[in-house]
Amino acid sequence: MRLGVLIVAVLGLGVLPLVAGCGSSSSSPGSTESSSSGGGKKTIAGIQANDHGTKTASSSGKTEVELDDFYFSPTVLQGKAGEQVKLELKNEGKAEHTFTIDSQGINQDLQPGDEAEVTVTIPKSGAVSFYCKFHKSSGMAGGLEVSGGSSGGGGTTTSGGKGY
Ligand SMILES: [Cu+2]
Repeated sequence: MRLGVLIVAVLGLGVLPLVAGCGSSSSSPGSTESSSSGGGKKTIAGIQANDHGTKTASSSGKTEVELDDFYFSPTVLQGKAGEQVKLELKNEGKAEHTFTIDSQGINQDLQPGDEAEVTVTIPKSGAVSFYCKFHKSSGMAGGLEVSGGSSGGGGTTTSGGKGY
């Protein structure tokens, strides 16, 4: 009996470093099937984002959005269609980050420890993505979407003057 426990323990230790080793959130899309909580990914309006939750943006007052290395938390902000909401951005990471929405002309730069306020517009339908221009390829992105909008899916049509 005891021997069995010991073997399991040793095996467990052997596996641990492997698990810890793939904790870095860098590239390699797809293949890693991390079913652990919090490390999920999400595709918002065509951009892949490290998922750190969804929150409803308050229509009065400000909604806090944390910028960190390398994600936005919350990652998805929901609100009423066409509504303007104020976001209080905080860079709590060690790297410089930006909050960028091409279609709304927003490109807010934040040094580590910086705070800034921006006003964003919830789309009329579907989702609009925001991202950090330095770490977009690492999944530092998120989105604004219409709350309770079960009509989703078709939101990624060309709504602005995007030059694709
Ligand atoms: Cu960044």
